[in-house]
Amino acid sequence: MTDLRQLFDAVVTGDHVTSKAVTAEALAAGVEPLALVNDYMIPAMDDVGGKFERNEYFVPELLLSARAMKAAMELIRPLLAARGTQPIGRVVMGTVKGDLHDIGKNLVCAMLEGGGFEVFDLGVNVAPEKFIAKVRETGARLVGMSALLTTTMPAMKLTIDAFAGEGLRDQVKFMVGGAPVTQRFADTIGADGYAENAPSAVVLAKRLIGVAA
Ligand code: B1M
Repeated sequence: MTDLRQLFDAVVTGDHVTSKAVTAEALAAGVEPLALVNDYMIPAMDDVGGKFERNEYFVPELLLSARAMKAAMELIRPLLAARGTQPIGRVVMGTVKGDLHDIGKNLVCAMLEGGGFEVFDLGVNVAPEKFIAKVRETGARLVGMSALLTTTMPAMKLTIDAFAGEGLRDQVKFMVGGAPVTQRFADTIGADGYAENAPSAVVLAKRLIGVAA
């Protein structure tokens, strides 16, 4: 039986070989993929964040932990995505301009795919005009923005304003998320919805495009 605490430890210590190996073993043993994410990997990243705040970790350690998380996610993401069937809607996703954090955004993308959405992931540091161009290209009715820094949260409002400036605000719904983002902030910037985590992002996305969850 896999000792799943090894997964937590591997992410905290930035050991991507072990994080991948333990994940593979656990999945083969039938452990629910989301349980690995919610019960071990996200708490591990929170622990890493705490160490960073206390000056026990610095950026190199954050990068190693992120790599360990990504290595495990490479195995988990296809399993989450495979749960979907016919696309129920299109969503353009990205981490806003100035922000390079993508682990949570990638998780939301995987869950949206699993929830039946066709996801156009623009990656990180996405300028408003890139969101606009992708919406024009794909006809997506939903835009998802992620921000992990208090300094990049204002880019969410700038993006919504840019859509308004192009006369596109009424054609799309905006959902926002990321650790520092709140419902109150979402209301303040005129977003259509806020989700605290990846599973609730899927429920929100369905609600915003008028599909029963
Ligand atoms: Co950075 N970082 N980081 N970092 N980093 C944080 C965010 C921080 C809180 C750490 C800390 O101080 N405790 C802090 C921000 C403080 C603040 O703004 N108040 C911080 C800082 C300061 C920085 C730098 C400025 C450090 C520096 O250079 N001095 C720098 C900024 C770079 C930049 O973006 N321009 C920086 C850099 C980095 C790395 C590149 C080294 C790395 C990111 C690697 C990567 O993503 N590829 C990194 C990491 C790993 C973190 C922490 C430790 C972990 C983030 C993470 O992946 N969490 C983080 C501390 C923390 O959050 N505990 C920290 C796991 C992930 C699954 O959760 O992203 O919250 P999260 O996503 C969740 C929900 O928020 C939600 O669903 C997800 C799954 O449940 N969600 C959505 C997210 N997006 C959503 C969108 C939705 C809906 C839900 O709808 C569209």
